Amino acid sequence: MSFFSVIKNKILGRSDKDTYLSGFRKTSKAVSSKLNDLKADYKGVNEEFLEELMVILLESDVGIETANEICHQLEKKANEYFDVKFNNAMNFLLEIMYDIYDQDDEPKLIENPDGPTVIFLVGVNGSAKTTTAAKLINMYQREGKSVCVAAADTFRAGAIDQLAKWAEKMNVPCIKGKENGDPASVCVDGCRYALEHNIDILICDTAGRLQNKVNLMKELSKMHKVVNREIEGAPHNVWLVLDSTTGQNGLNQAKVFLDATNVTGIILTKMDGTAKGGIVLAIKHTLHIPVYYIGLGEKEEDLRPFDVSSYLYSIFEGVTEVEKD
Ligand SMILES: Nc1nc2c(ncn2[C@@H]2O[C@H](COP(=O)(O)OP(=O)(O)O)[C@@H](O)[C@H]2O)c(=O)[nH]1
Ligand SMILES: [Mg+2]
Repeated sequence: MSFFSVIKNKILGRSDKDTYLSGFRKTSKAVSSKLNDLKADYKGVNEEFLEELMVILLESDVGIETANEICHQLEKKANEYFDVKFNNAMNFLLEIMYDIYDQDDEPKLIENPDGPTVIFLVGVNGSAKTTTAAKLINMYQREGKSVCVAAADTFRAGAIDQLAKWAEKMNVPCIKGKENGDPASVCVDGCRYALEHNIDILICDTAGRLQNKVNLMKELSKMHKVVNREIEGAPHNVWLVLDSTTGQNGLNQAKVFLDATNVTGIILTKMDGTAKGGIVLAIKHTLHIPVYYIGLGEKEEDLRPFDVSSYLYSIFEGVTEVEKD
């Protein structure tokens, strides 16, 4: 059985398959049509083919390091066989991309067994932290958990109201401070509220000031320190929210946050709006942090756990030859 058939079988049973695949449409259409174009001049996995493949990978934001690794592995694999047809090459490519992502199915949420579980959402302005907070509320409510949010982005005008509106709509408490107030004290208030009311999950929507790494570090470490005083082990989860449409630039931003704080997972947003979804592979391969969730739209239900099989299936289902094996 081809590797494509293996992942196809994995995802066909999923009830949310269609939502998932439509969220990847821009990336999958762009990448699969370029891969199909390689077929016309295909004469084997030679230098010319690898060069063209490299361009396709870079255009989809896989990043130079990861793209090099993929091409190198493909060349090595192809050299083990006598006659590598186009469909074989595509199946090898798929398998290599799958292995590079190396998905482990660890639980995403690190839960506090003794009280509220605290999640920090960090990331630059506009990366979709507040929208993601709303999506997480929706997800945990569906799981039957109680949730409250702390509006710790006190710097951006309107940020508090934006979160408060979501919270009202979804009927969860929103702990607020004053605009330009101390974000750490809002987090503390959030912790106390969550403790007093036996809330399962507290989501802290933080500010993403990135103009100065030292300030960012100071601010984040202060927030860590104060919530840790309120709830043991908090924050139990620090999720970096990254906008997938910012490509390699987003990757550089991510590195600053990784230096500044202990990020436990990544949420990659606006995947529905980019044809360059290769960034997922670059993140995992170069930052070694798993992409836990992806944002596939602006509504509260548009969050999905990232699943590498569905992602690669969406790309390779449009490659005409991949199923022949
Ligand atoms: N297409 C798309 N837009 C999104 C997604 N998530 C958020 N947005 C939009 O991105 C913009 C910035 O989001 P916001 O949550 O305010 O970012 P924040 O500054 O990090 O809190 C808003 O206009 C959102 O509606 C997504 O998954 N897909
Ligand atoms: Mg915000």
